Amino acid sequence: SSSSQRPAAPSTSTADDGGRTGRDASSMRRSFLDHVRYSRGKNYETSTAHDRFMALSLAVRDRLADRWVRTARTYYEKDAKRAYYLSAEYLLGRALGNNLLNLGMHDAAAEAMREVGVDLTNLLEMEPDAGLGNGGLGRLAACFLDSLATLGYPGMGYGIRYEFGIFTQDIVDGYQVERADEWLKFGNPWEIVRPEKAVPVRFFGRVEHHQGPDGKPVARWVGGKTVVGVPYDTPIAGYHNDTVNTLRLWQARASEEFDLLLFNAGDYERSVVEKNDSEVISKVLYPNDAFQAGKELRLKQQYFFVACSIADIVRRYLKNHTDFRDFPKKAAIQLNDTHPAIGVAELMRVLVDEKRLGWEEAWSITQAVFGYTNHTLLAEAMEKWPATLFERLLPRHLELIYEINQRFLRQVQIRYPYDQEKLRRMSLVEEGPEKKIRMAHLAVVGSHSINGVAALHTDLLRRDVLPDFAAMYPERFNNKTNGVTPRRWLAWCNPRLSKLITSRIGEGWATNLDKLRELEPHAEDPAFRKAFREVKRANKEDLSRHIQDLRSVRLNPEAIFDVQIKRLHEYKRQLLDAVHIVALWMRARRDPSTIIHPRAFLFGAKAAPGYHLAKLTIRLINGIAEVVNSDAGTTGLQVVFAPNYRVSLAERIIPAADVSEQISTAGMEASGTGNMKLMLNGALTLGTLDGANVEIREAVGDENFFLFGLTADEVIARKRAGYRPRDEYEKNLELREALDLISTGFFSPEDRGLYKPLVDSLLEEDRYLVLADFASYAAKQDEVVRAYQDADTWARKCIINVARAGIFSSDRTIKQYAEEIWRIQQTPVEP
Ligand code: T68
Repeated sequence: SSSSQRPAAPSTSTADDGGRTGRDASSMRRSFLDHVRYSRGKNYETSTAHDRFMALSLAVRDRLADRWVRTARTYYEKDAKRAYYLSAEYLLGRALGNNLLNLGMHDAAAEAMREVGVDLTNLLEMEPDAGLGNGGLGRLAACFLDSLATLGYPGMGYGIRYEFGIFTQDIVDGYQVERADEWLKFGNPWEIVRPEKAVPVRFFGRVEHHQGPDGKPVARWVGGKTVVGVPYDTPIAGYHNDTVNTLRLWQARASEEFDLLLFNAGDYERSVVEKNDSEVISKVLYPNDAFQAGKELRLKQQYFFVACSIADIVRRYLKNHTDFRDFPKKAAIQLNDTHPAIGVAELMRVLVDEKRLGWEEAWSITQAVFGYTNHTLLAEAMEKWPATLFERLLPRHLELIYEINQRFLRQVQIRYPYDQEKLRRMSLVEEGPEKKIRMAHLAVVGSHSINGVAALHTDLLRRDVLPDFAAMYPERFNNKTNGVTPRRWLAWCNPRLSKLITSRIGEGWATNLDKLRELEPHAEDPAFRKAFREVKRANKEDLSRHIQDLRSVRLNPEAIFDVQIKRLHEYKRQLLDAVHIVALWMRARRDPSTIIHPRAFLFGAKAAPGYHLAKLTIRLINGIAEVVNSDAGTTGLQVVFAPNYRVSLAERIIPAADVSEQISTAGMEASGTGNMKLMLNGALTLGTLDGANVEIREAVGDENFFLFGLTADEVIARKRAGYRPRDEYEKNLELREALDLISTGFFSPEDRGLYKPLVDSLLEEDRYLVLADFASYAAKQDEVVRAYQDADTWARKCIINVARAGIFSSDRTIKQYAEEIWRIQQTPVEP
């Protein structure tokens, strides 16, 4: 590569830009107008809103550029150990507002725009969300990037530059309809393509085994097809510091072989078709969030981005090192779930086949470098790939996995002689009618650290999912409770609350969230409680106006805003929420004296396009909304399904929420992170003892949390004892009437049997114990409304929630990863 021969560094360490990148309003205005003219090629008068969005973004990117260069140089010169986050998903959302916030230039930009007659808020709305993820896992990756940069850690993200991210959701006649997410259609002002750093990746082909000059066996992976990964870099700015880290996303391009084929015109048509085959690899994000579809293209995506990233990491290491024994001193690689777990075999291939290291040495380097984060306990989400598919696509990797497995099982045998069952359970290869490679087992044996994402989740991982591994390698297992960035999820999305907080405790909380504790005494100040209520009320009015634009429903800002916003899945139990709303509505219709306060139920959720019960649940919620909203005047109840839930919509909903629905079946939600964002914005949790809810409740105290439902152990016991959902239906009149009303087609008059599959799933199996928890949930909902009547006590509870949200900052999480897994040092960039 050309980058090893560098030109002499310029004499100054910072760009001499003649004041081009000043952060005051007047240089912003000049820079903006220059970009309208010179980057967009327009007169200001003829520029469109989109031109202006692009111009302002480019002006902001200019202000990141110099820090970006200095950050890279700082890490290089200090030869800092870096953390590499490998993730198939990054749910970044919009960048412009966040970059303005982190650069401390929001007010200057607003002023500059005002001077040219542009409203900054409207301009920010032009930006499409970068939706390169499904849900929590992808958003966690985005929060981690923000924290790494803010804390000044040498960290870098690697992933895929999907041309189409998570689909756009329309609601048509109550149904979810998916549309392609054309987020790049009008150009992406943030990314910079680096074709000089492209990486070739092989697929298919065969393995040749030779004897090397030293007499040792040598494997060569030959033939097959080559695809090229082209990196696109996005700057990740720290908050109020000089660090700008990099997110490097790979796009698949056909290799030049194809262009040659085209030229020679041997088989023009075929070579064009095959060119396409290469380029589809980075076309689209798979929209399943808790289910492994097992598609060949998905495995190609995984290997594609992992091979590019590892080649890039190794290339960077070899710029200033020669001996691979020091590699783990300079690189830590974190696997975000098993999606990049093929990296274990790939690094072994690079070290053994290409760099000619001995097996043992390569293996100890590999284990020292990798860490693995598990995000799910659900069996249907566990990645297993047919060995036949592996053999065709990645023949050398399959050999390496078999070798890893053989050596590993020998260790198991030594530790536990004569235990065939244990060997079968722990093997990387699942035997059966179809041999399968268990990616979680590969990630576990190839890593020095295996972590869950909340205390309960890690306990269950040790106890129920990987017990044999936890017994054999107890020191590798650890917990890293998730967190969220307080910059986007408070400072940015809730300026009113942010201002109020700062007025009482001063600045500093955005980078030291534990400081929110200082709010606690203010919970006793009536003036502060009043101000808090006014903030919440104003946020609710804003949201109400936005929802009216979207759905033509005017939410009553007096109402209790009860929100459930997350991917749609049976285990998250949107159905529990929906059935309860039906019960409440029937109760209100029958006896209006039971209505003690208006309530607005807000849902936001995308369903995987092939997940029929999930899609039907969306239809049901919309059916219920239509009926309930039609007589909201008498019942005080309103229901809204907000279409196309995504990061930018979350930023509007969360500040306006009163009640945070975290109602998954205990033991099923690994952590949850929306629960943390809602708490941080002063919503009270109505939740089960699941995921991080457990830790939220410990932090705020039982009196500031609405707990209901079976515990994880009780869930297991109920199922063991032979759970019969029909018994619950029989013994609870409100539940029975609500389910019957749904069954009879009341919410689908045009197709009375529409919801039969949903009701049947509850009455016949109810895997997620919706009916078992219904009574407990309904009782707790009643308690919520009663509690809301005492506005002062309610506000006090909200303030305590905000004050104790400090531990749920992703800064805390990232410090733990950095100190306990990656062993990297904060390496701030000099101003
Ligand atoms: C989520 N997982 C967990 N998976 O469900 C959530 N899966 O409890 C946790 O808070 C969050 O991870 C962060 O740890 C996911 O979001 C996926 O999106 C996913 C995507 C593809 C395949 C499987």
